[in-house]
Amino acid sequence: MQVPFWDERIETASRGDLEALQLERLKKVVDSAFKTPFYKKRLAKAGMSSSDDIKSLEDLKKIPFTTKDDLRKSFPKGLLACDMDEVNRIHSSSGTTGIPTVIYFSGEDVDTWTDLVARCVVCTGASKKDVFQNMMTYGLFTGGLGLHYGAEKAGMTVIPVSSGNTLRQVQIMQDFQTSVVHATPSYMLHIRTVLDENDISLKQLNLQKAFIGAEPHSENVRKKIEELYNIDAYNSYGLSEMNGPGLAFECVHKAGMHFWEDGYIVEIVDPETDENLEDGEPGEVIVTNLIRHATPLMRYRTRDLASILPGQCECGRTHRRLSRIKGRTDDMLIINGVNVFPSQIEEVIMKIPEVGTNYQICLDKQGALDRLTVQVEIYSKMFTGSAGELENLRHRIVEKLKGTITIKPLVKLHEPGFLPVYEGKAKRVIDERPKD
Ligand code: ADP
Ligand code: K
Ligand code: ZN
Repeated sequence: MQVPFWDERIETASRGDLEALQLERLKKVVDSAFKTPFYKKRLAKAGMSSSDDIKSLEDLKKIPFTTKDDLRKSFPKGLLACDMDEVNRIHSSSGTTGIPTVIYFSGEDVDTWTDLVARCVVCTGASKKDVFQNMMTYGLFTGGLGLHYGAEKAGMTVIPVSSGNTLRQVQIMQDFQTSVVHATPSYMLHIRTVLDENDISLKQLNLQKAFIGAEPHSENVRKKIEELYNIDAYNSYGLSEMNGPGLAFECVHKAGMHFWEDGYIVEIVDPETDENLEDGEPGEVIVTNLIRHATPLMRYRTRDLASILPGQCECGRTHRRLSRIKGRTDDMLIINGVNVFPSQIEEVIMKIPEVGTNYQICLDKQGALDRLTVQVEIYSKMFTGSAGELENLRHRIVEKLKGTITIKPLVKLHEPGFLPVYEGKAKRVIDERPKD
């Protein structure tokens, strides 16, 4: 399976050429960084005085890590490297703690980002023949506008519908025979139940592909989405600090996400020791943005856990691939002393065909002990069983979970539509244990 390249020369560049380009761009980003109050201080403290301190890519390690907290403390202008006259776009996130962070883009920054997103779209085989319905939220969140401009540049027919109002989404899908959508995986699952409720068959739609991202999801959720719609679903990874979508995207082979190495430098480090890890070893993803100069960010700690997949992709693109995001350094649950990632739970339950499109992980205390309750919606069309069969299914889920996470959870089964619906990022974990 071969699809056209967006920019063949750069997408198939040799490692040597890619690294030469990275070094050249890194030096320019360091120059920009020295123009910000934050990095001026931070880099001086690390013993650097100019981009001349970067002589090889190895010298990247002289640069200290930057964290989300650094961004918060630098709000609003501590990481601004140019005059506001040069700033073309602002994206900002309020975050869960309420302390905002901001990213500034110059005109050129927006253009280079857009070009990378166009590259992503094209590597899935999407083209100007496609009608693209962008269901990600438009606004300060980067998922809407980021994909919008890239898809437009790639020539797709873009419907900028934004998130929410599922019935309207479904109507638009029929009216314009949408062939590609962009949504969170949880929202994709939800839309399917709305189709069922309204007796809309897949034949009335023309859906062929979905770009899914913005939240962690397991391979089994991808498979579920692909089966429920009979489409191809492609994983998209990005974060506002690295512009947004366009950082890493799956090609037609769906064998990990190509990380665009002319635009970014990726490192994987052991989150405890900060030691750099080899390809294949899982750790925290650290990214240096080589293509944004209004807000330079180097060695940014994403807190996301993943690995670089060794080997080459069949598509011929030389840019290395990132594995699925396994979790975040801060989303690991400790349940009665056992470490559990929400993704492990998802992986197990989503493999069971009778399980529907929504679930929730709840934690509370029962006496001194933690109690894990997994709430699961069942898939109505697949399950029309008796009380005994339901109990059987429940028991099966308990045993399967226990086999993987070693803890025996309480499992509650629900009708489709029982659990809360999220149109953007889903909140899967409700932790009601007292914090001490
Ligand atoms: P916020 O930190 O406010 O949520 P973003 O919207 O930029 O900011 O979210 C970025 C985060 O979303 C990433 O760091 C990652 O944890 C998660 N994420 C984005 N895409 C994916 C994906 N494809 N798979 C797993 N997690 C993802
Ligand atoms: K996101
Ligand atoms: Zn590929």
